[in-house]
Amino acid sequence: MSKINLEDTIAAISTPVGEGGIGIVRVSGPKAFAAVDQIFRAKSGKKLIDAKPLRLIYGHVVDEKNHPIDEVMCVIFKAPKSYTCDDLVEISSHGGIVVTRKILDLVLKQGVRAAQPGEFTRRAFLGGRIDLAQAEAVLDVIQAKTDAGLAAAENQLRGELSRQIQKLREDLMKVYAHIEAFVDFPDEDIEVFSGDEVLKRLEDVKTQIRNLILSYQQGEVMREGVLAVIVGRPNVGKSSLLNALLDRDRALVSEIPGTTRDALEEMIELDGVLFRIVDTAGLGAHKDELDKLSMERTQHYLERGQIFVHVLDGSAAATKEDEEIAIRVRGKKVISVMNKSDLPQQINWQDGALVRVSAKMRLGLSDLERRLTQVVWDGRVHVEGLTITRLRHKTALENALAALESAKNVFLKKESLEFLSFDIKTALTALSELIGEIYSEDLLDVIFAEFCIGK
Ligand SMILES: Nc1nc2c(ncn2[C@@H]2O[C@H](COP(=O)(O)OP(=O)(O)OP(=O)(O)O)[C@@H](O)[C@H]2O)c(=O)[nH]1
Ligand SMILES: [Mg+2]
Repeated sequence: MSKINLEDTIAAISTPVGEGGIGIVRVSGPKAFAAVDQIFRAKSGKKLIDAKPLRLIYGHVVDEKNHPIDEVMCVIFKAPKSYTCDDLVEISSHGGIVVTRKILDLVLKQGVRAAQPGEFTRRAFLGGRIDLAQAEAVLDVIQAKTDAGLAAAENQLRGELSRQIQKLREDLMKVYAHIEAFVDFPDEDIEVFSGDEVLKRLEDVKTQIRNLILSYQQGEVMREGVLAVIVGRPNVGKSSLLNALLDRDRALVSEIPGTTRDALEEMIELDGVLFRIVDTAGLGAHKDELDKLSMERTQHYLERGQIFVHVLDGSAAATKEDEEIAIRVRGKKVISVMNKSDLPQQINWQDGALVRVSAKMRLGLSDLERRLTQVVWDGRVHVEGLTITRLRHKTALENALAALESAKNVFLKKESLEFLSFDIKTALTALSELIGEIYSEDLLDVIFAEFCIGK
């Protein structure tokens, strides 16, 4: 292990920084009980080392001079029956920034080290309580932004994905063992299953892998949301539209063109889909340095947007700027919105499907919302059941699929059986990497760096 020593006892504040009802300091490792015993006085006079696990123990945390710092509840978990698989103490105090920090500092003076981000979960993985896909799901649960995203994460945390991958591995192992037997005893008549059967089994595994890969698009939408960018020339009502969709006055609106300077990103959930919706500065000729900076921000979102909402002003004739913006987003997923439908209509716009709204009067918004979700799912497969949500998993599955594709070709061309078993081995390795049966410390560093400290 690179920088992290598993023998260390570690501690961190596990609750968010800020004021709250409760704050929790977690301590995990071989010295956890002894360290907390130095700073905790149970009302009963008992030491944590002698305490019963999973029972709340009332008392006070005290400083070096034995002055009480806060009234707390401690609970101990004995290895291996804890989140980390090590001895673990949770100290629940009042949820203040200073009080939790103070308790942590006192713990850290007892030869305990500050935990790194995700280190508690990393220990749970290294201790064998959860596999890597489950460890990643812990973060997905914490970061879930929609019901669907949470359901997918909980599913993965329970081990559904891991079980499916294990099953695929077992199926492949059977083919592998069979082929290996042929390689080892080429003269013997091993007819466990015929050539057709090998091919059929390979195809079967491939189909299942392919389905999982297909589910990624949906999973990604669940996890990350969809970046929907509102574009249009100045003053057409982009900020008004953002406010209307959010149903609150988030963005500044005025009759002066060029009101919005910085891009504003907000989240909304529509029909189970999370949208990260961005209001941008109106696109047009820039007059000063600040305009130029605003255009650069808009440009940034023009490059990254997954869906564009092109807002036009229905009460005015179309301009060259409208045309230019339409050209810039052509070929992408675009919804053209004719705003200001409450005013007499002037514009004649032919470019793509149109939704008529009045952001100011809150008219036509449900049509726009429906279009937004339709565009997200358009051309995507709706997958029932298991969905994969991480690029790392998709890449591992794609590697497995490519190796099995190669295996099939080797088989059909009747090339060496050794090549065949090599390909199957490669696919098996890719699947093992997905669930972390094979891993590198570097990979763990990358995965757990995303976690917060204290998880
Ligand atoms: N009548 C009417 N006026 C609207 C409507 N939507 C926006 N407006 C008005 O149009 C003007 C511009 O609105 P904004 O939402 O600031 O327009 P914008 O596209 O964000 O403008 P910039 O940030 O300057 O690019 C304001 O005076 C709004 O009140 C609408 O549906 N009907
Ligand atoms: Mg604006």
